[in-house]
Amino acid sequence: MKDNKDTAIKKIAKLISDKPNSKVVFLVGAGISTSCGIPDFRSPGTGLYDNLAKLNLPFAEAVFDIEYFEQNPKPFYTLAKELYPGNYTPSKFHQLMRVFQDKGKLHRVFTQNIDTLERAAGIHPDLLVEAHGSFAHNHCISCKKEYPQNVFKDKMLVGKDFANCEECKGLIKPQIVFFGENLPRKFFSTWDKDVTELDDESIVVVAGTSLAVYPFASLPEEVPTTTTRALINLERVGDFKTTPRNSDVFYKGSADAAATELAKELGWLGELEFLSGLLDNDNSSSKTVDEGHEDEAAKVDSITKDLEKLGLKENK
Ligand code: CNA
Repeated sequence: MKDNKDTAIKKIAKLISDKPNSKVVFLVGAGISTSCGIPDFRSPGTGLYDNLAKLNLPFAEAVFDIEYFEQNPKPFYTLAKELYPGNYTPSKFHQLMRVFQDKGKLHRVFTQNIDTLERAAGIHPDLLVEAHGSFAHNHCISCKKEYPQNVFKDKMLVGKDFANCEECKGLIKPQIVFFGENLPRKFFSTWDKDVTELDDESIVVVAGTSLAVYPFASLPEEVPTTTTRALINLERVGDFKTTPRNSDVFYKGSADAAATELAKELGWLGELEFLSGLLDNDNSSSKTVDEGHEDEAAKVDSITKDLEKLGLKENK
């Protein structure tokens, strides 16, 4: 698996253009949303974990730990306010997935992200699996009473710090999968079905993920060898690193740059630009990766400052 960007894009485009029935399954993570200003978890320096580690949380992942949330929900609510749907617009990569849908070339998007930007880009609910949940459904973690999205939003954004249940005063939590919680049933049933439908006309594109969180991280291993796997990421990860296949394609670079190049190669640049205009995207495609990282650094700074205000002082 070579790291030649031009070759990678040409190979993906050729597979799509040469085979009339070709369809793409996307497996995506936080790296497709970093250009929107949402920091990922693990990028050194700008990732949330590096920055949360400076605060006196018992461990950085505590923000998404169900037991920790029960004791201290403030860090999660602070992050949730920041990540709440509507605060960001989809990236070029999200838009490209939408163009695939419009062209009838999208088999499915499996996302680990909770920012709901796939929905914002117009990916049809039937073609979308939000593997780690979303803000769309909310419930009290004590009595399980369900709350519509707007009720949780009002309580969280307008309320003081907590969103409390009207029945039992328990904590209301969006159906985002925390460590120690099960993934939605739809994730397993849809993948089990999709994997049997993959053939030599299909492509699985993995993008913007460290492939560190299971069970999602094991999906690329399960792709049949007749199907081409492509990785679009700043680094080699997961099965592409440990058990690479001769047929694997690797684009080492930003997801947005890959999206623009792929659209160009497929002759879909007009459609991509049109969508960008519709979605009023201000995540300039001409930004370099470094400029993108500066935006992320500023965003991480603002989130960590909010967390510090909650009394989570730096250890330094
Ligand atoms: P991660 O572990 O932070 O990995 C991100 C990966 O993306 C890394 O390998 C980076 O090298 C790569 N990357 C970063 N920027 C880019 C870019 N511009 N172009 C291409 N690649 C890039 O995140 P994962 O998604 O793998 O981890 C899964 C966690 C992260 C899930 O549980 C998510 O809920 C959680 N998360 C989601 C969001 C979001 O919804 N936007 C943000 C932060 C974390």
